[in-house]
Amino acid sequence: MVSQKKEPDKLPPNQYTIPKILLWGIEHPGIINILPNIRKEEFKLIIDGEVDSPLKLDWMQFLNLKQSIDISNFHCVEGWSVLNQKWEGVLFKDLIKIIKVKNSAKFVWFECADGYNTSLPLSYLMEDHVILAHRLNDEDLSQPLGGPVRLIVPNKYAYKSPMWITKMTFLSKNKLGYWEKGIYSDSADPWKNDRYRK
Ligand SMILES: Nc1nc2c(c(=O)[nH]1)N[C@H]1C(S)=C(S)[C@@H](COP(=O)(O)O)O[C@H]1N2
Ligand SMILES: [Mo]
Repeated sequence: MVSQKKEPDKLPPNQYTIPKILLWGIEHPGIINILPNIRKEEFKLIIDGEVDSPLKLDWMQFLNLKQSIDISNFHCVEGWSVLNQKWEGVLFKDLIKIIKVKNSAKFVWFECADGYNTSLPLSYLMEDHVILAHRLNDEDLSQPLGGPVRLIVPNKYAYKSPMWITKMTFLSKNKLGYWEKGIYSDSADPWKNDRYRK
């Protein structure tokens, strides 16, 4: 297990702190009203698009990848932040080592079991603290927090942190996700207070 350097305890503009990440669909009303129940035995993560050969990871294969601990801050676009969250899983920059990504790949499109989707530039996903997490604060990630596996992208508003991930597709051109086609900004930068689509 490798530990990353912890993020500083800084709060972006117009955010306030709460002690715990809100439970989706319970404390935090979901928009897509489905709470997928994915058993670890049936977990599959498909990786395709601009790659030399598509890949399908099951639960054991995912756990056998290099595991890391990363402590970061979580910022919801609605205004609440939770500092110092200890995530455990596979850093995106480690996952990429087992995928032969083509030079044409510039973005990644994420699909989730509830029908949600979002995208991020590949260059951004390679940064520190971006992790495919299956544990939070020494517990397995529960279903309302996106378990068994969600992506965590700490320096973007949390709608860029897809829960219940089923598929990652490498793309040459960007594609706007669920919220980015709707009201929220695609850059989603909390440090610039960049919340809404212009
Ligand atoms: N699959 C999926 N992931 C998702 C969402 C969603 O509706 N479905 N909502 C996003 C939004 S808007 C937020 S604020 C966070 C909420 O994370 P939490 O439930 O852990 O608080 O998940 C993000 N990831
Ligand atoms: Mo959100």
